[in-house]
Amino acid sequence: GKEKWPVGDEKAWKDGIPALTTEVPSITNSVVHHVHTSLARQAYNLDNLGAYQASALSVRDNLLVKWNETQLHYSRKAPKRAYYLSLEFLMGRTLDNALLNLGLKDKYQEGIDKLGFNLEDLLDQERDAGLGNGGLGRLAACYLDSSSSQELPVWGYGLRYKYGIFQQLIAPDGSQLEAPDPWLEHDNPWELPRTDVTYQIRFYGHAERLDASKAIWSGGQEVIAMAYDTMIPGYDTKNTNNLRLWESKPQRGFDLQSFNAGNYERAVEASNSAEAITSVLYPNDHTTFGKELRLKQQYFWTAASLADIIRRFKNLGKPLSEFPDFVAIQLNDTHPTLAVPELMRILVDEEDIPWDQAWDIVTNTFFFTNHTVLPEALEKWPVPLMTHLLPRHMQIIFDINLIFLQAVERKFPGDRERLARMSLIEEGVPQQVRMANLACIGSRKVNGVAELHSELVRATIMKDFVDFYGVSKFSNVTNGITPRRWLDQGLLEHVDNPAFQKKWAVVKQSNKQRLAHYVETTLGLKVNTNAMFDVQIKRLHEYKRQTLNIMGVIHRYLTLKDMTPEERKKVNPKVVFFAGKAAPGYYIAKLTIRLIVNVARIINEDPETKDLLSLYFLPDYSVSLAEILIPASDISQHISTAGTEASGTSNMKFCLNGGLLVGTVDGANIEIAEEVGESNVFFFGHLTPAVEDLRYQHLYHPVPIEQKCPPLARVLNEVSAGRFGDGGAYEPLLNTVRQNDYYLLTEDFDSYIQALKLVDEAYQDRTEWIKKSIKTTAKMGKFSSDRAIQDYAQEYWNIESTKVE
Ligand code: HBZ
Repeated sequence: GKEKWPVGDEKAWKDGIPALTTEVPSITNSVVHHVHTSLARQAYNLDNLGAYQASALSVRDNLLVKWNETQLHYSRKAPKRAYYLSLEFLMGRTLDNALLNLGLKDKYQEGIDKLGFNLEDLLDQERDAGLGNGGLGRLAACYLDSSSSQELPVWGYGLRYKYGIFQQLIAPDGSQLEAPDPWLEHDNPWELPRTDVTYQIRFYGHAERLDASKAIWSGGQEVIAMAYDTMIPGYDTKNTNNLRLWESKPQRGFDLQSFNAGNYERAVEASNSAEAITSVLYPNDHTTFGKELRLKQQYFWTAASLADIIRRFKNLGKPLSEFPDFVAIQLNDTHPTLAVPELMRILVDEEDIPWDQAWDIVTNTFFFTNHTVLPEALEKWPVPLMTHLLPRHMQIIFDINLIFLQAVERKFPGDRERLARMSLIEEGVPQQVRMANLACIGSRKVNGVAELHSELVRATIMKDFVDFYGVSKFSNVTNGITPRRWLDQGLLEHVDNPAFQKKWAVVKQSNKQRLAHYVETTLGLKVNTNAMFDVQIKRLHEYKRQTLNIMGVIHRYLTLKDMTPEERKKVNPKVVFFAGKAAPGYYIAKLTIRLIVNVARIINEDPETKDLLSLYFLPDYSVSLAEILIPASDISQHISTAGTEASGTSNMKFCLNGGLLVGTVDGANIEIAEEVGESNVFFFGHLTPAVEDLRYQHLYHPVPIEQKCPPLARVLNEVSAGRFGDGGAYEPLLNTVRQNDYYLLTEDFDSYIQALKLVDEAYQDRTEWIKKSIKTTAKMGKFSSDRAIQDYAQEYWNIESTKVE
């Protein structure tokens, strides 16, 4: 039936909705309009930054019209919705991607040109939204793009950090320095502050039990969560989803009583501690530090998001028993696990729902994605800290645990060790809450992010839970990436067409020149664009083995030095690029950066070899830098110790851009090889099942490195001897290899060097190489995040596409 118009004259309202600016005249009008009325500037005093801002505001107007329509449409249709809870959304820049998705890039180019500016220069003015550490955060961003593109009713929920991932600088001695990332310094045109969407979030206080399951939580400190909305355009669709990020604010500006009494410091103390919650992204990936502020972030965000989701659900006028029919919530790693006890608290304490019924609602609402099996990365929180900060949640966790362990006991009577392993509480001083166990038992399904990883989840960290629940609760969704941001050239099936091959090579060459131009303007260094480009870009971590790569580079350098000039003439030139940040407290990772930088300084200056081998460490890796590096690669390295990299997603981006992989049999490398053909991937190294035995041997039957792997021993000795500067400085790093070599460099070095030799040989036949490259790109369809998000929508969330007409 026809709805009644809510207020005033319908026609006046409808006529007032801004038309989309899809033609050049309306585009220039809208940009000029924003220059005058939003920026209060004119053609006389407009720089690139101002022109960027006006252009962004103009594009934003288009997005907002669609965003509004989408939200109204979803409210009317009331489909089941999914929510993606992630502490990280590594969005990068927005303008270029928005223009691409809106199909307006050419038109804006023309319009901006008419106004006397260059679109590419304006795009470069935008700061990256770096609200994430690495793969996990970028995955969340790709999934939002795909949700809109697939017209699925999905919202993201996260935190609006004032400072994103730190900016990386390189000190004169080659080591990493960190500086804050003030990404909000200039106005952010892509966010809408929602001063009217706020929730009060409690911390500390006390919980008073009323009966066996219910309690009242009161006292403590209350902080306000305020929403900021970001529009997520889809490709070639009206559907424009929302990313809602929370900012923390003090309850009242400051404590007026203390202020009036002249105690100004005290007056702003509480307000400062409230604001601190969303001040900065924690820069640690794969380790937890048990810091109170981090736990505060996690609760603040999950509580605000749940309150918002429940309020929206209640607008439907349905009973809470139907909550799971209208809401699915995906937990991106264990970071949002407090949503499990928080939803229990709301249902039991505030909505008066019996415990068992509440648990039923909870366990049909949540889904949990695991991103790592590394034991040191599994989140645990000290019980005393949680009791202090969230007393009611700690009670609820103990209650959940008691009931759960009773069920385990019934299924496996008398198995004390099993109970100890499966408990939500790890015994010790202090006791700790195991967040992965809580996320698992609070969720409908648990998934890993690539076939091998999901198998390892079932076989290792979740083994007892598989025994208890059955295997069907534990499955796989192989990660994906959005082809919109990560594909820079069209794919085709003209593999054998020489004209097409030539074009392909031309595109790759111009991408190399773009990268070379970037290196020249940022570092002042000239790059040989006739060389093979070999790239490793990712967070610095021992398990990712950047150390293996730099040892391989040194080995190549030493080999070149050993050659006669005649022999060198036969060598194909190669340029090696590294980029990536190390967690500020990760000493060994930082030392690896320092080694790479100092090796680069020596070999790039060596007249005998510099035309054949050069090395660059590009500082301050980001989404935007990845967009320059990835399309320029011939080869990229994904060389984690087998079984340690859950999936990897940059491997997919490189292949999509026609770069070939050098990799271990790990993560999504395996599935990529299945798609593109094993002859198009350069695999090396031991397989996952061998790793445990090798580590055991290292511990109990160590063999000196000189015996086990002489070429690697020689490399280590050259570093020790100071060939690349202060040798002593690198001893702690070298010792990780010489001593127990946990990540098995000594075991994989020979086959690694062999694989790189095969790469060199394959690159000699350029036509064959180009064919491999084309074929690789063409076969990457599986790794689209559109497929991945449809997997989640169908197999997990049970939601359907809801097209905005
Ligand atoms: O998630 C990565 C995995 O290492 C990678 O293999 C996978 O492809 C990707 C997407 O599934 N994990 C991360 O990026 N993890 C983090 O960044 C992280 C951040 C904060 C933490 C823990 C991990 O507390």
